[in-house]
Amino acid sequence: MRTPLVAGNWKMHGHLSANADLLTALVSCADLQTKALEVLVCPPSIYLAQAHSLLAASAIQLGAQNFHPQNQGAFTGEIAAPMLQEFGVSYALVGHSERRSLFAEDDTFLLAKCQAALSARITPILCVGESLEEYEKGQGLEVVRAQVTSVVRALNPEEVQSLVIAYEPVWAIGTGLTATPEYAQQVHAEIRDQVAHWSEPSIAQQLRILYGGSVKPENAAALFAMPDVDGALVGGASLDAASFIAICQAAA
Ligand code: G2H
Repeated sequence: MRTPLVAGNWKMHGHLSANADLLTALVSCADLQTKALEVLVCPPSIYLAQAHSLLAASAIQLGAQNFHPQNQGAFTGEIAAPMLQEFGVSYALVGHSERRSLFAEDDTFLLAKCQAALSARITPILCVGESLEEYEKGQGLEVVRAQVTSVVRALNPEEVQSLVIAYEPVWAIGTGLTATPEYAQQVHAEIRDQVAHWSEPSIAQQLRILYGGSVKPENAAALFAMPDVDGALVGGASLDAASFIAICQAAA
């Protein structure tokens, strides 16, 4: 009932010729053009126009890694959600742990980003997850609950309906460590409960919750077998066409 979504977060990687090779390989894979699955790539913003043009005839969607919550203004170096929309962007990451920790984006700022994306008819992918220290102290669920609550309780049901949440334990990002499928399931179920609590149970049932953190072809199928894992946010493995395609195939 929930269409799986696999999103590739390229982070600060890529150049024109490598991007063209990767996107051409994805576009020519019939398995990625199915209604059973949504596939998304999030290149660095300077390459959005290139990706928009190369993906034009395909079902693969385009996502942004970042934007500013204001629609315009004196924010040197920033880009706004309506600008993304002009380049065919339909999803945007919000609250990735690298933005939270390296760029000091807090819950208030992230809520404003979600609202700005929704106003531009862009689906925010709200990323949540606990640090290694929090995980080791057994505070994982509490941290994730607070991050989800800070956004969801401020949105109306229609807005929550347009949200995707990605659970990314910070200790599993780019480290090669992955949460066990059972642990991911436990956290995803808790996220769904929180959304039901602050919004509506039927909306929580429809909400897609992605898992992120060292997702690879080798671990994808076991994660996707969990009832509340509705896809993946893939970093490193999304830069390799064969790996990303294998992960997408495991989700379909
Ligand atoms: C988590 C993930 C993508 P990776 O940041 O958002 O990256 O798959 O490299 O751990």
